[in-house]
This record gives sequence, structure tokens and C-alpha cells, in this order.
Amino acid sequence: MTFDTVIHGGTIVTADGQFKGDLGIKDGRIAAVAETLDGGEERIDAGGRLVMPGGIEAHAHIAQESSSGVMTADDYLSGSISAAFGGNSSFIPFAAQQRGQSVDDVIKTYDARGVRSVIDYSYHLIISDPTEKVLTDELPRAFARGITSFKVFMTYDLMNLGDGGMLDILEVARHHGAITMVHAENNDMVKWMNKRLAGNGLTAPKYHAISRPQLAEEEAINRAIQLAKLVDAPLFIVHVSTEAGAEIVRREKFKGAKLFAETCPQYLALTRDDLDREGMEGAKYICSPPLRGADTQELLWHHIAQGTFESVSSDHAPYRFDETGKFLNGANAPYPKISNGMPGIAARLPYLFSEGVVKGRITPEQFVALSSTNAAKTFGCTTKGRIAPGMDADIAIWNPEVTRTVVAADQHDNMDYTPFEGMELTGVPEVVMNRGRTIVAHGALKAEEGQGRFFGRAPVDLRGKPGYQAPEFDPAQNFGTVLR
Ligand code: DUC
Ligand code: ZN
Ligand code: ZN
Repeated sequence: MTFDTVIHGGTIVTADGQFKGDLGIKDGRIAAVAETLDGGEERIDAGGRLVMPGGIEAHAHIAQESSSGVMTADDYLSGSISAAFGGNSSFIPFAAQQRGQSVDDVIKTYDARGVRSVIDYSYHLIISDPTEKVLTDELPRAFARGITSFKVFMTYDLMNLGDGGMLDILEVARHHGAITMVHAENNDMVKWMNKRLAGNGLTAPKYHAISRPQLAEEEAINRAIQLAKLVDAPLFIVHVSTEAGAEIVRREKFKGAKLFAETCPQYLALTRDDLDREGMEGAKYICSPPLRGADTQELLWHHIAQGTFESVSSDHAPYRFDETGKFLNGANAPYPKISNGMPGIAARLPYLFSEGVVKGRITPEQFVALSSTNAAKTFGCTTKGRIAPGMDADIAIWNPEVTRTVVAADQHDNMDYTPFEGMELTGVPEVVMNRGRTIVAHGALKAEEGQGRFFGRAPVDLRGKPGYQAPEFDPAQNFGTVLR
């Protein structure tokens, strides 16, 4: 067999194991994996390197308006370039519905934005207005096009669907093999805290941490899971920031809920004390759920190592530290009016590798699972996330020994800061490929605008997840009733 490219002499790492070997690429796909492979128009020496599936970033906000109308600093060009420098071959940003907007229009809008991407992309929808038409007509059409996941919110007045709204949309998702992602924080607890803090004149950035209590996440995660269990629908809890929330996820998975979850590097690397930096610096660290205490960090790492989370995602939500982003509502805006989110798409995998693999908290195989393979499985990316013949040649070749200091300029995004500034991280994605084409090599961009392709995704694969049946839906326990 002839190959376009052979990557030789590296250690190939998959979610299941690692071995020394060569990898042959033909027409954008992995054509062969063997101990040694001859030929290849291009031969890449991967001696001393780890050859892994390129990252799949499953949580990023790119060219997206927030519910209050603030546009992210990164579009599909800058966001995808930053992702590529961070070891990602593909990503699944959000396509957000504004209230009153049809899902068809949302997809059309993001299709026009996505064409600039240098890596392959798909979308998760964000649904804020689940009208009857959305539920019965527009969402099923989106699912049929391969957009098989969407996020809903239990917080923010403009987004919160309420429990009944959640049940309605969870049932639609279940029926069509789609997966519901949820931002789980109790809206009334947050609003009540906001009111108390404002009443006491406490509006500096640091009070953001207090305004969104850990209990608000714990309560809402538990409620979201019970709602999903009632209709036996798959549920993905995004950005888990608390030990209590992670513990509920672990317990409910064990009980058979069709449950998936992620946490993010910011909850491992940063703390609420970062919100208390000099002047308005703390605004850089405003994200929701908020950063927690240092005690939470090792507990979340433990959950990562034990398999509570499918993925560690960036939740890249870039707003510049100026009047276009964080301070759209004024340089001294009270914390509820400071744009909510932080960048991290380039730092996600270097952080996870360095603090996870290098420090011995997770294995290289777990790194592959958490960075790529599990996201592919959970979100139906059938040709991505694995190194095996026939799969897309989405590959990242890592040098596991080089140490770099994180600086904003190396993130290659459209931001003016990185919350990870100054951290020393060991492990660098030296070469990143998307469908066999090198997009980043040794710190240089090789990709062209628009070379990324949209990919549709398969319905959710729930094999091996028998699920949970609420007794009220079980004819053996509900007087023989079949509920439709
Ligand atoms: N949720 C996110 O996932 N990102 C930014 C802000 C938010 O509420
Ligand atoms: Zn969220
Ligand atoms: Zn997010």
C-alpha cells in the first residue's frame, strides 16, 4: 500500500493502551497501523513522541452572542487556530438560539460563521425558546442533519426553561436519539444571593463567587438528573465545578442513569481567590459556575481519575479585558454586568497533560479518553477520536518532555489575556493534523482559512447503558398503564 504520510517511530497512545509503531495515512484517513511501515510521500519522525488522536474540544463558545448580546472575541478562524495550537483537530462549539429565533435560522447563521474554520467542526445547539414548533419540527430536522446535541439552562432568566420545559425537551431528545446538555445552577438561589449582595453594596468581581453558591450547583445537578431519569433520557452535565456535584454524577451513573459529565481546567487550576485580584483584575476570572476553593481542586482530580467525567473541556468563552468584552457595561461594572466567561481552548490539553499525565494523576490512555475518544463516543463523532484504520487522520504528536511557560501570545486567539498566564506546563503538541493535513507544526500555522469541514454526528449510542425506569412508567408497577 502507498501512503501520503507515514508517522514513524513514535509511541501510539489510544484510550485502551500504547505501543511503539507506525501510522500510515492515505486520502485523509488512517490507512494502516503497524510495527513498521515503509514508504509515504512524507515521513514524519515521531521518535520520543506520543502519537495520539487529535483533541476534540466539546465545549467552546465561538462567534456566539451571549443571551445579553455580547459577541465572543473569537470567530471560527481565530478560535479554530487557537484550538489547533492547543492540540485539537476538531471542535463542537455552540450554535445559540435567541428567543423568538427559529432553529433553522440558528443553523443558517452558524453555517455562515463556521466556514472560516481551519479544523473540522460541528455544533451543539443552545435552546432558549422551546416552542411547540421547535420541539416537534425544527429540532428533529436539526437532529436529522447530524446536530444531535443541544444545551439548555436552569439559570439566567432569559434562558431558564423551568422543570416542565426541561421534561418536554428531554423527552424529544430521547425520542430522536439526541443528548441534552445542561447548565445546572439553581436560578432562584443565584438571584436571591445577587439581591442580598447588591443590597449590601457588594458588587466587586470577587462577589461573583459568593453569588453562585456551591449548593446552587449541587441542587440543580441533582434535579436535572432526576428529571432526565423520569423520562430515561441521556443527559450531559457541563462544567461541573463542585465536589458535591461530581459526587451526585458518580452515584447516579452507578444507579443506571444515562449520564455523562465534564469538568474544565479552570476549576482545577484556579480558585475563587483569583476573583479577588487587585482592582478589576478579578473580572478576568468571572465565569459560571464560578471558581471554587483550593480544596475542590484535588477532589475534582480524583473524580477525573476515577471516571466520573467523560471529558475535560475548556468552556472557552472569550471576552477581552476591555470595553468590547468584559467591560461592555462600563469599566467599573458590578459583577452581574461583567461578561461571563474566560478563554482556554489552547491551554486545555497542555494543562491536562502537564498536571494530569506528567504529575501522575492520570495515565496517557486516560488523557486520550478525556481529550478526544470519550467526546467522540458521547457526541456521535463516528470518524473521529480513535487511532484505527478507516478513521479520519486527526492526529496530535506530542513531545512529552518540553516545558513552556503559558503566555497570552502563544494562545493564538483573539484575546488580550489568558487566565493561565505564567503556568509552567510540560508537554507540547508539536504537530497537529486534521484529516491528514498538517495544520500546526513546531509552533507554526500550516492551515488555510476554511479548510475545516462541518461534520454531522450520529444519534446517541446508548449501548451498554440499560438505563433507569421510573416505576410510574413501568406497566408492571403502574396498573398496566402504557403512557404515550
Ligand atoms: N455557561 C457556559 O457554559 N459558558 C459561559 C457562561 C455560561 O453560563
Ligand atoms: Zn454554561
Ligand atoms: Zn460554556
